Amino acid sequence: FANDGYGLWLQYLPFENKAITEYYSDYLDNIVLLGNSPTHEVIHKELEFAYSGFFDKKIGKISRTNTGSGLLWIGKLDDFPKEIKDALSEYAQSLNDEGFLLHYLKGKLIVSSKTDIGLLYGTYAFLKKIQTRKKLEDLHEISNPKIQKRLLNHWDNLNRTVERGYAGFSIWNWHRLPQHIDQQYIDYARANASIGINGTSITNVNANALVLTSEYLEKAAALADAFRPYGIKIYLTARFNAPMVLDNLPTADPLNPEVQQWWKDKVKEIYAYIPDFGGFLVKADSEGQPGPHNYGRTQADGANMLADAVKPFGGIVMWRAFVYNEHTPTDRIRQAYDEFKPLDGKFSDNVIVQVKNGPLDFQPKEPFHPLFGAMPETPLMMEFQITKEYLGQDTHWVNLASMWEEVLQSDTYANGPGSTVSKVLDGSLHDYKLTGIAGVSNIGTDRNWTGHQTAQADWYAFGQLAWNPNQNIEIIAEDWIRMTFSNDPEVIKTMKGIMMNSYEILVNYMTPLGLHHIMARSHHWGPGPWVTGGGRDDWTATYYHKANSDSIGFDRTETGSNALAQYAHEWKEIWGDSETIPLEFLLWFHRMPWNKKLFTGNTLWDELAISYQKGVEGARWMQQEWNKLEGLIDPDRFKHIASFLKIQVNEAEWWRDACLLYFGQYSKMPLPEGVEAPK
Ligand code: GCW
Repeated sequence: FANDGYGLWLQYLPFENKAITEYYSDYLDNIVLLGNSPTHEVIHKELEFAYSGFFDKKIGKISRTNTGSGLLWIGKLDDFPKEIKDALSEYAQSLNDEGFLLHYLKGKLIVSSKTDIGLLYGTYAFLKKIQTRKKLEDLHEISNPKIQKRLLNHWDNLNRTVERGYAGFSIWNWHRLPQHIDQQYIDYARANASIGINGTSITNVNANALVLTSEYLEKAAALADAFRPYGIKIYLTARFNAPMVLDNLPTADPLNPEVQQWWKDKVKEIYAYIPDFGGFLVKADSEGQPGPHNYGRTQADGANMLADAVKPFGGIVMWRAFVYNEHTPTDRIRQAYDEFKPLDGKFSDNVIVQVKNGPLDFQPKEPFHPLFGAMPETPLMMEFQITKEYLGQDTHWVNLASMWEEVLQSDTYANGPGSTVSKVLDGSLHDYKLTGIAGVSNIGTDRNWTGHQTAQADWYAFGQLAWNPNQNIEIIAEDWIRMTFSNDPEVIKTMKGIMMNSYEILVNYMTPLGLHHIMARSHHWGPGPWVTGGGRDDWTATYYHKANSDSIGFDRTETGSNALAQYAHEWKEIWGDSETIPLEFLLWFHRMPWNKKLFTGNTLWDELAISYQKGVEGARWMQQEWNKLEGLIDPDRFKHIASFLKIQVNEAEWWRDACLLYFGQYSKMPLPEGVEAPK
């Protein structure tokens, strides 16, 4: 069979030589696995699976009692014989409920934890050491997730289409559920558990109330049962007017007692099906979704009503801050902050407000969302988009971790310098009791899950950063390459080089200098700086770039929409000054004449044209680099990626040509030297 990539980073590729085979076989041929639970069975199976990948043969017996003379011991602290337990006791207090310990103890390699699920995470971490060819004798690692709720958000519809999904249809086959549990569900759970994901919201935030009917709850419950041993909880999206849609209530007003009772009853029913149901994810009052605004109520009124209903069962509500509408006359990027900031402290303690990384909408480049750091009394969680809606969809190779790291390490200055977004998320900055992070999933029914083979890296990296938002993204990339493709240094160096440069390259050929939302209408694929009209200004490109014969850019300083005022004064200084602002945000915050001389020595127009050209050259460079790997990677995936890179290079040229032709009509300036004339 061709290597279609279905095995993700869990392929357990065969060892490349005898020495390595022998080194690891010492441990893998002498395993003791202590304890019993469904999660232990998952661990057992994973060890068998890994073994047959590494060695191309079946594993011998894995001892399940502590009499074995094992070299690799896997078990919860409480399940170990006394001498091992005592030797590890000094580490026990550093472990939280999901954490794990890898420790080399007098000739034995120990994988341990307090809980079953911690043990599964530890097992994956241990296997990763082997996959990435680490020495085992000096192992000592204690690892706890820094964020509590680590979720994928599927924008999957009940008819199996996926909003902004570019890798086929939804993997949830509602028709066959609850009876049929597809192997892909199990592989999905394995993959997620291996990167520490502990929750999944399986339905679109543009929600269909039907998922809350008993017919669908039974199906969702079957998925929850399948995912439970992997530590993954199910969440559902709640359509705000579900009481009206499903039971003909005359209103969905969150302050109406009948409505409140409806939700309480509904939640009781859900928990009867899914006893560990995680809670609701809600998009309200945005892009046509119903919400508390329909009744003159606040976002907090809406969220708290649902929160009251799930509270007795330990559930939470993830309430999205992506709230804006065309009737509010202010700059769209101001609206979420303007709406939510005054509500700080007004949400129940089991509500967490889910905020996109930037204030607009998953653009290739946005400053961090100003709500981060601005809501000390209300837990906020991050929403990243793993699927690539505005980033060339699934055919462009861009390492999203590079974008996420920039956002996570951005300083909000909320409590002085060093108040990074990652500290908001892990709760340390404002002492949040509830913490979370979500990634809008990029997976579908494609054989390789994500469409582009390399988009698997984004899923992987999301899990890693959810576990620890301060992780080094270069190491994440390297581990992923080693596990997914090869441990060959040439492959690692070349792929890592492409990955670490890919984000800047894409921004250059799509939206350089702070341009944003200049994609084609509605599907958001390809350039569309000319998009105008169509009922809503805030869905048009011209609203965002405002190009005319003098100037281009959106003034968001005091002389304009003053969205800049939503950030700390440190940022007001840096971003407020058109002379010192980093070029990547120039036209996001400023409006400038075409012939304005920038600090680079170029005019604005020349700088724009040069950036587009650089982006195109970058895409071509990626292609050349990739071509060097022919023969070092299995031919199937080599060809797959090579053909996608052809698309990417074509589309990079398309972006450059379309944008320069369009904006050139206004600037009326010639292309600078070195920039190819549009085809
Ligand atoms: O990015 C926009 C998308 C919509 C999406 C919305 C949201 C789910 O274009 O498709 O709807 O964001 O995040 O709610």
